[in-house]
Amino acid sequence: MKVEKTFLWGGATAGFQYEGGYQEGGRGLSTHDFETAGSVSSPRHTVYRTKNGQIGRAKSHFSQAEDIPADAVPFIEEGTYYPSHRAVDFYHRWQEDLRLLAELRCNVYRFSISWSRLFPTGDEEAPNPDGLLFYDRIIDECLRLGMEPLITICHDEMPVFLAEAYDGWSSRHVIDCYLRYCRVLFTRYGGRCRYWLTFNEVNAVRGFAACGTHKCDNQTHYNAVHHIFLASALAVKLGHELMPGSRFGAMYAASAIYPASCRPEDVMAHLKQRQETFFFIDTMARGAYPSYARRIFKNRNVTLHKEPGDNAILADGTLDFISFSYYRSQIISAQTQVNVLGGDPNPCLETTAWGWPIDPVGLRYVLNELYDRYQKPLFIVENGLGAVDELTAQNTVEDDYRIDYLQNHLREMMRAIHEDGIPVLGYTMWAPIDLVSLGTGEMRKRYGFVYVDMDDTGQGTLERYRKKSYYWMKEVIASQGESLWTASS
Ligand code: BGP
Repeated sequence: MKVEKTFLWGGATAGFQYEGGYQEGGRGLSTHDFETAGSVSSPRHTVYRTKNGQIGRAKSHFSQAEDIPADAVPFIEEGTYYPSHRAVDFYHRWQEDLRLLAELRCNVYRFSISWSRLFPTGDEEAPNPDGLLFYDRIIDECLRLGMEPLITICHDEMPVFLAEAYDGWSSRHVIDCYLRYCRVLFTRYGGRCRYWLTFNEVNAVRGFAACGTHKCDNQTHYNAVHHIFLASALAVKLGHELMPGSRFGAMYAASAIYPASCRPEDVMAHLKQRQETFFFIDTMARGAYPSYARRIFKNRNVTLHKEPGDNAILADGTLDFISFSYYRSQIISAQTQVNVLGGDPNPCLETTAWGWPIDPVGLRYVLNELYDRYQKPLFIVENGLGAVDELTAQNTVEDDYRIDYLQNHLREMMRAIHEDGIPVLGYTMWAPIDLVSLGTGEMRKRYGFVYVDMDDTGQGTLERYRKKSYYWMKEVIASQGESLWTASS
């Protein structure tokens, strides 16, 4: 079994986890620049300072996200380590990193643009020329090396000024700022880039870092999400006008969701949980809120602030393809207390060192489910294993566990393509070069084919070293996936 020559193989990264250079080239501050590092047991926080000078910290992720007082401003505290500031320094090492990807034979590279590098406050009329040039170089180098750019326009961050001045996505004004940013991207890079993602993991964003909102309550959250839907739809429409032939997705954090038992109450709870997450991509892919949205809003006391014309905007900007991340599956019973990625333990599956169930068959399940639901081409834009790697004396990592993970997942992808007839445009592994974890801010949670010498406190040479999985993946890509059935770790 192998895939067509047109299949896109590559890797995916995100600005604040990878790029660094946070005060260089005229870049403005971004919401993630105020986020501390954390761990599984100690969550990441956004540091802020109140009007009377008190320093505080608010948990900044997913359903754990906490409010930041309305009069507080995010704050960079001396002596605190903020992983986004240097990240793993792609800003200075992009040539070396892109060469590593090209040598791996990638023909696509997914990366996010740092909005505040192009619009330092987000509110300017004209973009920052140095920021534009930086991405010009990245795009040109990708093309020169035979890699198609796949651009995430907004990967969980925004210029912090938009969060402070307008409370981020809770304001409709931010839609205009986002569209100005998109117009610049499409006019400048459009001729060179076909594939675009309007937002990352729309069903997982919440709170200050990702949405720029000081409050995390349901009313604020769903209003912000409504504005994100509008912004995405308008961007798709604008992109199609300015870049004929361009194709748009928005990224969905997928996990296979299974009922904990055949008890009808568990199956019903599982159905509702699926709807909780499908809500986002249903709206963006179909161009209208799903019928069950009424129940979600009612149960959460949410009254959406819609304006006349909003429904038409959503209907006019539906996605061309469905892109998603897949790391794990989850189990739901009537008793489960869920967050976006959580669920009950599954006794049939092993977990990663970070407790994520490893479920390759779940990937095939999700591919089938998404195609049945939308009948649009699919793109796996994130999948990978976060693990602790040890650099050997020979400057490599014997990461057979990563090879097993990827091999099993890719085999299921192949089965979905060949046996189930699912159109899959491509696969970008998260993240080909080690970078900072989004959820915990750790460096020791490594995903890459390439080891980066840096620790959880930001210390290290930042040298890059190829792991065993690098050579394995190279063969997979070169054989269009055929080696998945012959070579193993
Ligand atoms: C997704 C994000 C990525 C990435 C990945 C792995 O949610 O889109 O930015 O980081 O998950 O998660 P983590 O870094 O928490 O292991």
